Amino acid sequence: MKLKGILMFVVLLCWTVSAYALDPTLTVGSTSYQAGKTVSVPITLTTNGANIAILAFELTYDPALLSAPQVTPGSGVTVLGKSTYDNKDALGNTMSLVSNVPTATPGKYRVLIAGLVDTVAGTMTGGSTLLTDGIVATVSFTAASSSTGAITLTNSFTDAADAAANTVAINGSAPVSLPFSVGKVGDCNSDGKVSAADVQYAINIVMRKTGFTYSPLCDVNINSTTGEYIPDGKTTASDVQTLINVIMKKTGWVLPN
Ligand SMILES: [Ca+2]
Ligand SMILES: [Ca+2]
Repeated sequence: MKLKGILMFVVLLCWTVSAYALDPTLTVGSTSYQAGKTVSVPITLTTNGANIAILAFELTYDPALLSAPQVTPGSGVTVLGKSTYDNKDALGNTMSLVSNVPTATPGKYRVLIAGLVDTVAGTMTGGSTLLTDGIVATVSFTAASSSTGAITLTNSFTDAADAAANTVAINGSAPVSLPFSVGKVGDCNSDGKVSAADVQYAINIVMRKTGFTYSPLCDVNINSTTGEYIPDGKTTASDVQTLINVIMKKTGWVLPN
């Protein structure tokens, strides 16, 4: 009876775990941008243990506010031998997503992350490698010079499969609103330059001193190896140390323009 009870418990536990297993999730990162400048939006994958060899997503945006989408594969994707593909033609126009009709459809940018196909060399790499957690792509746009307020990006489509071509369910993130900021990233005190005063400003935010609150300009997280700008929506010790490294001109520590 005792063994039977234990077996029942194990079966119930397994059922519970499988019933509540999380689907992988693709998140559109929130960041800040300046009117007329480039805005880079990180796309982050959380696999939750799923085997994902190929992945597609589509960003919906207001073409009056954002233009010229351009994807760059995340450093982890490149290491895996994969590449990114998008729905732009040779002229840089985004193409219709219906029946391959070559009609421009501004406002929808679709990206596929898959094995790298080199038609010139006749080679393929990364066909079976599995994506790992982290930034899988960065999509940059040009923000209109008249942009004010926040821009909303929607991850309206996600599609994934494993190396055996089985479809993998994946969740896209909710609409993300990108805050508008005027100034240079790292210029916490808005005096037009990044200096030791900005380090002190960031320290004051972390120390919750009166009059010093979070600003996207003081959210400066970067990956010094890949150069990726990965703001996390808060100003913490990590931002203070980043500013210190930038001001000390340590190799690799460069803030976006
Ligand atoms: Ca400053
Ligand atoms: Ca931060």
